[in-house]
Amino acid sequence: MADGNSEAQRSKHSGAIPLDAVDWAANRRRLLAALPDDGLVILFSGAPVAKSADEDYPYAPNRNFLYVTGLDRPNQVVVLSRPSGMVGSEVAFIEPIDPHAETWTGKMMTVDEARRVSGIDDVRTEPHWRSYVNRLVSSGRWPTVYLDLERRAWGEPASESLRFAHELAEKHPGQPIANVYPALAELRRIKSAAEISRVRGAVAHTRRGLDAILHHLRPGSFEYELNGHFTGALLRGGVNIAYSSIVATGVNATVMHYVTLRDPVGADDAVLVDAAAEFGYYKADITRTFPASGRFTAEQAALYDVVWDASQETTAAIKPGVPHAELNRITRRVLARGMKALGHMRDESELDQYYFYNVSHYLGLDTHDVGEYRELEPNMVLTVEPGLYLKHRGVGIRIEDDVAVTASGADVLSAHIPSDRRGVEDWLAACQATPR
Ligand SMILES: [Mn+2]
Repeated sequence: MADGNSEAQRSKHSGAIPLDAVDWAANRRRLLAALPDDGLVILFSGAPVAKSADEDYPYAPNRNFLYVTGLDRPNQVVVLSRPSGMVGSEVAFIEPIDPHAETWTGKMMTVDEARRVSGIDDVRTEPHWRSYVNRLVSSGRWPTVYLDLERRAWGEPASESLRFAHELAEKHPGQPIANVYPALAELRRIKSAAEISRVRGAVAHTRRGLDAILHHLRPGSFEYELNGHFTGALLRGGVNIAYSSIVATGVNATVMHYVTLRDPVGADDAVLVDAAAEFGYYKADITRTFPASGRFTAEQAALYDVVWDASQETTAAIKPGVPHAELNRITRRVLARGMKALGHMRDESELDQYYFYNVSHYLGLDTHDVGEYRELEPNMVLTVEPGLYLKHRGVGIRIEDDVAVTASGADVLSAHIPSDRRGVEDWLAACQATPR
């Protein structure tokens, strides 16, 4: 909840990259229009999670709450319904200003700020949002109360929404409660121009981080050291990292979620960097693989070109109407073709030893963004990330780009970050020729 963390403050910290305003009010309208009845939607921003002693994990606003409000502080609640004559259809509850808390953790969000960011006129600081909800539910005018009841794993601790669902069922037995998560996830699949612009901004910040790595990449540099250069460049640009960065040298690159980052770069290693920026809450998700010596070895080069072919052919297939699953079929076909030509395998079924995930996922407020995978539609944002991982050869190569689906094809948002083999080697050489 640091001062610079809020949506309203963020533009001060965005460097030269413009932060487009997302129309959160339009998201509210689209959500209410998507519901099957005149329900009451109640969403929560969530609260910080305790880490140890008196320390919390960094607070992250609930992404579905953020998506319909733009608000990003703990303990906020929004109550939405389709417009009706009797009551306001949008009410937000935020924490009252606490001067003592402000002394310790900085300025809290004011009512004016919440109004400006969210476009919700009726913003209240009363702590009794439950009484307000109780009055509405007691009136019996809403056939359904919609809560975000997403539970990703059976053992996951109950969210504020899940706890409130139990409370509501106890106080108002018989009141139908339904899950609004599927409707929100469906909406979040399709991005507005402003959302795509924010992903583009995240990609631009990511490029700066990768430049910083390349200035310092050489045999003997440590994975954590390179990660420090990446993270430093992002922090200096006023943005945070999108997810735990992977900087994996040699065989470490064959571990999909390698976050140990302790090893030195070997003389002829290929170094895989899967790291990205978050910009105005929207994430990039980028992977590039670099040769420690400045030039890929012959073996690495051959594998690199197969992965690059897969990335190009898969991206070329992107257009509205194509089933998402088709992208992975294309990737597998190209990777298998290349691996057979290189003599690493004889049959496509052997590819599972070297490539074992789906080539593409949605990207947005979450790194693995929400929503069902069906046919591609305009203004979806997805990753394309083929790779080959040869543990016995000590090499893993991945190329990951971020792509927006257009009316007729794909707009590669990361096209300005070199990805072909020569392009990567030239980029590395250019960075190392520039004094820092
Ligand atoms: Mn990814």
